[in-house]
Amino acid sequence: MIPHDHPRYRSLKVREHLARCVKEGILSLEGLTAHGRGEAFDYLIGERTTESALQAERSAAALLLIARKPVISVNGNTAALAPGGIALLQQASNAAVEVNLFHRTDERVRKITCLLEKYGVQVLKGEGDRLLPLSHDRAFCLKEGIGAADVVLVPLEDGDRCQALREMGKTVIAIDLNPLSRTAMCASLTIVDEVTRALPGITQFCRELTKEEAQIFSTKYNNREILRSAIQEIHSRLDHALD
Ligand code: PTJ
Repeated sequence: MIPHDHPRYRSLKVREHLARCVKEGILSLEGLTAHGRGEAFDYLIGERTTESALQAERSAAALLLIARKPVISVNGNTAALAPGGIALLQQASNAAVEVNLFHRTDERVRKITCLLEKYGVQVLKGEGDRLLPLSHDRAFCLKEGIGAADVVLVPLEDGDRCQALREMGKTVIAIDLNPLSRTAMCASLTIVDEVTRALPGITQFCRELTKEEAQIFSTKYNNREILRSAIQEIHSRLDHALD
């Protein structure tokens, strides 16, 4: 039982929820360690959406809105943390949603699909093919989904697939709290923010941007600058930590 007045109440409740998701077969055991790394970086950016992350969220919304075939790729961590956030973003952006897993089993794909559907997400289904040049199971995706997408949103990704998607000519939007990760460096656009804050941020911009604004913000970003700002943010927080 986690007391309500515990200073880290929310974080502890999330951990409790994720542990339950492991037992239910939604989250991989490895997903817990990935979450821990994310928590550490979230601490370093101050557990809030920074100005540069907000700008990245606006550009992400613009890219999704002007895309011919946008797809949101969902893994176990994202499904466990933000099924409702994915549903709202799908409604606001009209993007397709595909389950894509690193630790892939048919059982997990089925369970994650069911969970998302319970929240109102329309999930692409079918037999995946090995469409990406990767030796692990993230290579499996749907021809009419990630295979045909021009813009792919990848929350909590691993660098390999991000690179493979880029090499296939796709625009990749990553959500990753670690601005130094291979994914963050390799994505077309990286949102250095916690996934449960980033998704509502992108959704809000999808609702607000006009067509003209979407055109402008879809080109007006520089990923190196976004990452530089996130690293500077961490720097200055560390510099002033003991003030
Ligand atoms: O569900 P599966 O089988 O597809 O597996 C998913 C994981 C996350 C286990 C797999 O993709 C993986 O191993 O990812 P990595 O390589 O650990 O990368 C995850 C990245 O997401 C790390 O850079 C973390 O800092 C970051 N991260 C973790 N939690 C969050 C996060 N970023 C945003 N929000 C979070 N809550």
